[in-house]
Amino acid sequence: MTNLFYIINDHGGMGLEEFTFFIGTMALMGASAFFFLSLSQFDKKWRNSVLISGLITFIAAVHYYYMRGELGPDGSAGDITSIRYIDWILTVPLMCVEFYLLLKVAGATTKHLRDLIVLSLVMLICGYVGEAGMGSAQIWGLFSGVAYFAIVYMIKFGDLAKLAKSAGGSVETAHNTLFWFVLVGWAIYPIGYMIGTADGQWYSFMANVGLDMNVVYNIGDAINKIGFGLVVYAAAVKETK
Ligand SMILES: *C/C=C(C)/C=C/C=C(C)/C=C/C1=C(C)CCCC1(C)C
Repeated sequence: MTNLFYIINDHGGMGLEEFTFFIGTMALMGASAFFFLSLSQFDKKWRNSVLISGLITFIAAVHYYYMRGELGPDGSAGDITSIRYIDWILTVPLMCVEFYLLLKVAGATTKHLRDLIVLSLVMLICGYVGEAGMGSAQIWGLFSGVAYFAIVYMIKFGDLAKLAKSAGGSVETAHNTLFWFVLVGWAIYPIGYMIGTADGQWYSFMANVGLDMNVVYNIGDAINKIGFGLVVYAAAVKETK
């Protein structure tokens, strides 16, 4: 067998990294079409939530198209990291909006939304500084991790958890499922980060796991962006009946 991923491309062969950018673009585009085309079936108050599910996957699909374009014919790569973080800086705050919209009827305020967005921006900006080599990868990764755990705390033990409980029904179920995405699904990203920045760090062994940083990030995005959207979609379906 030559190359499993020997399919449509500009230059003859496709590695696993390029393949996951390619299939990621397609999966995210397909999910966007699915969310957008389903909009009219929902009650008005759920349409914004499902619309945002579609925006998250659509914004990511466009960035995936450009990230794949950064891979040169000789296996060299341009500045994928910057495009990646522009994508995240748009889509992760939109995921915060999903939490807010879900719990708005139960009493979530724009202050809750602001706290989630500020924490997610701190998490991502610190991650970018570490990953782009503008500072120590372990220190900035640690700052980023602290903000990440603050988000986990807010969702599971803070006001948002109480509001979800008081709402009950499919809103509570959706909130709890989204929490698991944040705790387990989002934990995929620090693994990718450690692989990508392993050189010379205490976690230098991470360079030997056999997966490329971008492959790990791409798996994380497929799970989290499409999965998150489907959880919101399922809640909207249940609540519309
Ligand atoms: C759609 C994109 C999503 C859900 C991206 C999420 C990204 C993270 C949860 C990233 C977290 C990081 C850490 C917790 C520490 C190391 C640096 C990051 C930015 C990779």
